[in-house]
Amino acid sequence: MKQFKIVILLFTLYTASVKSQHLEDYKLWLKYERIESKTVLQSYADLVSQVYFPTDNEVLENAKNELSTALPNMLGKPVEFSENLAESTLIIDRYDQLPNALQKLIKEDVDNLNDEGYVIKTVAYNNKNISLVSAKTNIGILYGTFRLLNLMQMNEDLAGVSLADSPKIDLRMLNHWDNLDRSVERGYAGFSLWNWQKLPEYIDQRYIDYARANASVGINATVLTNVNANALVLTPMYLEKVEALAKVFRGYGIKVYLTARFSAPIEIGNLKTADPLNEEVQKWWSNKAKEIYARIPDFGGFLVKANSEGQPGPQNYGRNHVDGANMMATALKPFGGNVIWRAFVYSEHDDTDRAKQAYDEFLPYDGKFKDNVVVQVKNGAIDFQPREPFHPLFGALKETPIAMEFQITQEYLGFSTHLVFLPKLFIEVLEADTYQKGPGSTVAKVVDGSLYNNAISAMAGVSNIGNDLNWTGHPFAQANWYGFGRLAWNPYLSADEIAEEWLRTTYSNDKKFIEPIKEMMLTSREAVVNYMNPLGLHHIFDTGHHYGPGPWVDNLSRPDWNPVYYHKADENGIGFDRTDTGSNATEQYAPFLEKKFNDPATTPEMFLLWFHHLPWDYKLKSGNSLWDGIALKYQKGVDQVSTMNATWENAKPFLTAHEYEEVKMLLQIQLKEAKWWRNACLLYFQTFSKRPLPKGVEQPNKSLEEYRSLKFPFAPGIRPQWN
Ligand code: GCV
Repeated sequence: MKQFKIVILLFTLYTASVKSQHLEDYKLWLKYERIESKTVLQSYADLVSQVYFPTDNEVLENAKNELSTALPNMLGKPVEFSENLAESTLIIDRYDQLPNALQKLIKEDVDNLNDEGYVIKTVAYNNKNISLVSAKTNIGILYGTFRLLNLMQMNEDLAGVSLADSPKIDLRMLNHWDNLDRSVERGYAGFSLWNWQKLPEYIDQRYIDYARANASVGINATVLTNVNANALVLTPMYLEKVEALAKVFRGYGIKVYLTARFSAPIEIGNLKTADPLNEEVQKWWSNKAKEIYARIPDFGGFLVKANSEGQPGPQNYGRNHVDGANMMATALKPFGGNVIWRAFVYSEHDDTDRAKQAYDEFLPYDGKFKDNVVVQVKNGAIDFQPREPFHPLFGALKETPIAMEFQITQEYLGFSTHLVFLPKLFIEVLEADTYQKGPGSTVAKVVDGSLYNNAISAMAGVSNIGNDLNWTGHPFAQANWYGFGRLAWNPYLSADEIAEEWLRTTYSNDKKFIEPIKEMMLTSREAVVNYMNPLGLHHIFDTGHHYGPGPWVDNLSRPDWNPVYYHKADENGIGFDRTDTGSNATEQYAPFLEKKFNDPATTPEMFLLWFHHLPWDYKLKSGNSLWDGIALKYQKGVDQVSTMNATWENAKPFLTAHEYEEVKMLLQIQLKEAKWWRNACLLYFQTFSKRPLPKGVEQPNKSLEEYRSLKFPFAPGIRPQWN
């Protein structure tokens, strides 16, 4: 009996610990774990021995709450808040509230901040060194507080700290492709966070934790609903729920946006048309804006997908994108709202290379949009592929604010099963030189508005968040949410620093853990390119769900939905000729790049088959033939994932059993799927190349027919079916 009791006790302890370990994933990079180093602990205990942190509004209260939760966890004792500024060791307060003597000490730093920036500085005051967190605004204080806690989590030396930081981009926004039925288009982390049925009364703790996580990296806007929009979200029943979410997010400096279905005046307004030049329609949108702002005074505005992939838009009425966007902009303008108008357009009635269509359509509109319109452009001209050259609209639109749209959710990157550190992809695009205003005209400078002095700058990330306990499906996908936020704040950060920050706040400060795992993260993006789309291949994914390879697909209703359209493999060779002998997409780039991309010899090999159709025996820089080069890249991708598995294995001593196991299982699936990609693509392309696999490339263990027969009717990320 006694033995039985012990077993029960052990089992209970075991399940409790497993549970709490799982809950650790929920905390993201805000774990605030007990600091181990005694020296660091002592220096932080001194730093916060008396904290002066007056609050007179919700944003400051949220900042103070964060501190009150974090410090006891990290330091093992409660925080001593004090009302006596002169006696305090840490002072957190808005600049305008500080005594003159303190203001003087940080005046220069504060003068250089923008409205959301902050200063964290050690200053000599009242004959002692104290730490000061200050800002011009409440939100600056919240960001500064999060930064201080982030530095503490990384055990940074804070004696003598002097840091002033401001975001370089105005709108740092998540785009949720969340439907009102809680399914998430291209979502791989469960269902939507927004529990529409229980809102507005029921405020899930998740909404608050979501806002905390976003604010901690500076994300200041969220579009709650899918760009494939449902007009119902603009009806009073839903607006009341949106209002409740906006109330929570306001306290963390996050503005709410909604997607606006262009045909809403017909669907929910009983009008006969949605023609943007029709007065009734214009009035309807103005009234709708008024109604929304009466509930949500700081409402951000509308995000619109129009005349794209079946969504209604101004072209349904013979009007154009400018007519549509400006009509909505006029409605929002009196309230300070923005229209974010997407440039993701390509038409089934246009047989021009799909990669060219958005540029052709939007360039003539440059300078014609109202000043509260931002045109949102995907990072590449096709669709969030593992690798694409930057979209030629970046740098070409000179008088129109242009928002970068990145996809954080891994639609074409192995869903939430594959470990892919996306800041590498984002930074590759941001660092690309458009040459549109001479050398050095990088995409980052276009996006932060500095190249053309745009009035609004914006970066959007299609969210990878769902109601999975760990938010993002794969624990390492949390790093992509984190990394997106950091880059939206500062598009010039390096992937190395982002990975390091995330690892240290999420897992451990131990260098022996960080160095190899950081290396694993930094190579993971190239690995996925290698085993899915090497040398500029793109869009060879299986139909609809985009899970796994489907290079053979050739039977879809639109030519530009078929993988064969993109790789154009035949007996002579492979690749899409986008040079002046082909679709001439190269002419959409600045002359320097156009010339470079027109010649295979000067085209970076990572984009070779994006721009050129080349013979199978074309000689690569390595001396290998194109066929051998493709095969070796596929193999390399697989080998890289094998190495990732081994690296993780070695990290075991630094991890809890749960942390270790979950990523290990996922990496094993990734390895299996990398092999699947390699085998399926090589077997298929081999039917054209008619060449053997080069030495070093593993022979596939299944036939092409077997790979072709695989079907995934219930793959996540597309509308669920009942049967
Ligand atoms: C929201 C791709 C995706 C679609 C997505 C679309 C878009 O085509 O597959 O799911 O729709 O991009 O960005 O609008």
